[in-house]
Amino acid sequence: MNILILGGDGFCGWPTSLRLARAGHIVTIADNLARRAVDLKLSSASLTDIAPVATRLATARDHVGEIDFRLLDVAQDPGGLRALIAECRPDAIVQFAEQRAAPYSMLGDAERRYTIDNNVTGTHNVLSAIVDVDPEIHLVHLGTMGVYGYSREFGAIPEGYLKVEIAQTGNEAEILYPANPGSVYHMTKCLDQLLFQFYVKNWGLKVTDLHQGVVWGIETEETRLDPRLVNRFDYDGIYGTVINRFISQTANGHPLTVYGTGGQSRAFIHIQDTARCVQLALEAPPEGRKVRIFNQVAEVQSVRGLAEILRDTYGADIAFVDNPRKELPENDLEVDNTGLRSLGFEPITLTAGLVEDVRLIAERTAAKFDTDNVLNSPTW
Ligand code: NAD
Ligand code: USQ
Repeated sequence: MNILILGGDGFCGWPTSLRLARAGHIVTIADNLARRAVDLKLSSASLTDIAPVATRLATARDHVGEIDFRLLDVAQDPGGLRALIAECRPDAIVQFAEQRAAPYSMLGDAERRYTIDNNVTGTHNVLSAIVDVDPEIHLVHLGTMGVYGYSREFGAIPEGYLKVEIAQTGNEAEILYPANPGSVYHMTKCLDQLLFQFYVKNWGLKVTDLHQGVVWGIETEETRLDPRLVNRFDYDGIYGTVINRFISQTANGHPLTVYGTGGQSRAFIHIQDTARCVQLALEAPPEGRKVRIFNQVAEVQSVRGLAEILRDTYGADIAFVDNPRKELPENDLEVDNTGLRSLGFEPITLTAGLVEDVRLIAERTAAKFDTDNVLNSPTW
């Protein structure tokens, strides 16, 4: 299969690109390297030393095969995007190229506007180009579990759609699950959903929206092939996600920063499974009558539960700090993930061995762990 990967230099996109190339697919990455630029802006960097793009590609050539790369801004250069799609003629496009941190999207006016402009315009540019270049192209988009909110208001979270009974008529209907975002970033994924509904209704595009949980881990089978293929590892209060933050805090003797009571439950997935699930979705495209939505998650854990695992295993201290976010202080969560499971997904769940792998990397990179970057989330 010929696959164009937008945002393929990022945390999820790079290991996915390697996996797809190794599986024999023709892979082209387009990325504007905005994420690397944000590291400079925030004076924070990946704990691992990620190689420059040229080194990544040359190393990948030796281990998994050729990967083409184009420097392109998906949101600001719709002409360039269209020309690239026309040139590559991909069977599928994977859309990772969005600003993905909730805290970053809540920093201030510039970041709120950037997140909306970049994410919504970028994803719309992709849809619009597909209509004109080749409506048969399958679009796989990385969405988020955060579109649902995290409550049990309607029971277990279904895969995108909610079956309802209309009180006025008694009729039954299936509707898009009511959007309940908790940040400007999460809101962009809700807006993306409406774009998909319209483009599928009007042009019959083939769209898969993967509502992914919080990703953790660093390495995958492919990034481990060579140190120069290493993935990025964020630990700061803006881009670091909770499990990786807790593991890096453990390795650096920093108390675990549980926000509030830690009663927040979230769905999690290991980075290796991100790559695996995207591959499964690509290799079994939908028919185009309805947006196909899969919940890309492995397991549910509470933040407090995660902290207790690290305390019990490594003796880490837990610090309960004021929650900088507006979110439910305590919630139960149950998530349906039968779609990807029906395609063969067997989730990797959190084990001591996997945690230990990440901890060893975090220990080796201790020189780069800057305590000033740990509690630097904006408050909202
Ligand atoms: P990331 O920031 O590491 O990667 C995103 C990549 O897209 C970066 O390389 C960045 O330079 C690029 N990019 C951003 N805007 C672009 C643009 N306009 N044009 C071209 N390239 C652009 O983020 P990630 O963790 O790899 O996330 C990838 C996707 O998966 C995002 O859409 C995110 O919302 C989603 N997701 C991530 C997680 C997670 O925990 N990391 C969980 C659920 C969903
Ligand atoms: N949290 C802590 N302590 C910390 C960091 C986070 O208690 O030091 C808590 C947060 O309050 C939150 C939970 O952990 O309740 C998850 O926070 P996170 O920063 O790990 O993840 P989040 O902001 O939700 O965003 C991440 C990705 C985003 C993706 C989302 C999936 O950055 O791209 O969409 O996970 S989900 O959470 O399922 O919506």
